[in-house]
Amino acid sequence: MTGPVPELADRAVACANRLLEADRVLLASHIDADGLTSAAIAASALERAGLPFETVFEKQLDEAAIESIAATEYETVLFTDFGSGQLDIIGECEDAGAFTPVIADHHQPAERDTEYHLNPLLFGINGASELSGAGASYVLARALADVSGQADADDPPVATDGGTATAATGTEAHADNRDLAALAIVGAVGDMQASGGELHGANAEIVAEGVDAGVLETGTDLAIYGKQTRPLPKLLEYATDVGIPGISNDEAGALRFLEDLDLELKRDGEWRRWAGLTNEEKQVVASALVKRAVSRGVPAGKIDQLVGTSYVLRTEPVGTELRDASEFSTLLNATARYERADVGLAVCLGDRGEALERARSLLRNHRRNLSQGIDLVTQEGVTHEDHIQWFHAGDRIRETIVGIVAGMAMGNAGVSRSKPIFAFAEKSAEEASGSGGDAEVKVSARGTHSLVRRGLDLSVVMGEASRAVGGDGGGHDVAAGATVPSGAEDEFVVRADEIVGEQLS
Ligand SMILES: [Mn+2]
Repeated sequence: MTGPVPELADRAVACANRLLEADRVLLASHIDADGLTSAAIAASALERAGLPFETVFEKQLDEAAIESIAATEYETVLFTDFGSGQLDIIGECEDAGAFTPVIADHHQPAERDTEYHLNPLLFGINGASELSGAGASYVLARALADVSGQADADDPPVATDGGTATAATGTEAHADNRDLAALAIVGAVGDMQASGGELHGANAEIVAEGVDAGVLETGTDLAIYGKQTRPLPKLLEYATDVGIPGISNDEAGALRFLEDLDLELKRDGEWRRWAGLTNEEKQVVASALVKRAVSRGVPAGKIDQLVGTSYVLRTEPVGTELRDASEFSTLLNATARYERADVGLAVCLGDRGEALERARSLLRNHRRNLSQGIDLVTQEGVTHEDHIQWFHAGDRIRETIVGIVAGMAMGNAGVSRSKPIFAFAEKSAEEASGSGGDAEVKVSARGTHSLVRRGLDLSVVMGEASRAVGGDGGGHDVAAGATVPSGAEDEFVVRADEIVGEQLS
């Protein structure tokens, strides 16, 4: 078999064969939506291949985390959604005979390689937009099914009319792990890999497998978050990526807009949701939205962003977060940010009872924290330097959400959208002690796509400015993070302001 991503097929088979040689495997994954789905895909694949395993999660795969992994009895360690960037340290463990690493990742590799290293970047595939950690894990899972002999379904299924069936049955999709494509897409969407409203490249190949296997459905739809679960007026009010005057951020306006449409807005006393509308009803709302945007002068390029490809998990109930890849990934992020990776993993693995309830309550709590954080920033304001703006939340906003809060506050009164925003927050006590006891501060930075087009690269800013003050950091052009020693904030701000100034000049 060549698998969903032919460029990666040989390496995936080598990794799968190596895993099958093991008596048991330690699975280590990153704590975020992509890492959780990566772990769920790998865990399902290992289980189906009959390999005993245990799962651990790390927020950061630093030296201490790798040492604790090396200290276990496991001789084979499967890293998913991280590992490439830490290959220098992992390689030392390998040399010392602590364990054999198998890596399914999509981040920039460190200056060292290893034999069982599955990463799109090694094969000319973009790891930021074409394949996520979950995608790499999926490629590995497909190879595992193949080489373990679990998939003995080379013969195409025969349809009842005697022709070749196009959609595989559930059992076959399970046998060759194609049913896991749905989780791979949740991971890709959670890692913001969609651009121009849809997934591309290897991700699109995985979508095609998922559709074929009957677990995914795609369609052109409104590109607004919350189509499954948000009451219609809230769906429109909270849709602020494309600001529509008189609707976005306008509770009464959104309601008035809907009431003017002559639609049945409530059913059994409850607001209807987008996912429950008929196609005709969706059409009515969508064209009215576009019309309103045009009449209020929203630029055409922005209006195009109102529509995109939706990724629907066909086997999940309509009207739940799990049905929509984007809502599913948000639910997972809510578990990850509150150190409940176990809950997110259980949901991915099919727990629809206690774990799902817990995840939902974590999400409600997360939303509450976000809105309190945004209120705090808006009330207290930010400090403006020449090229950047910043605030210090101390311990009043969790360091795991301070970056999102900063990004969401941009555009509010006093918070500019024409400068990147930097947010400081104290690391929680337990983490500070884990990193050796010296007090550290987390910095999160957020920009806008238009700033990135003008030259902003926050991953460079965070890396250089943090290292200049004895910290470390990195990330993406539009969003990045760093850790700096407590007390170095002012110096960090000066350096970051300088670098951003150079980038935008
Ligand atoms: Mn990832």
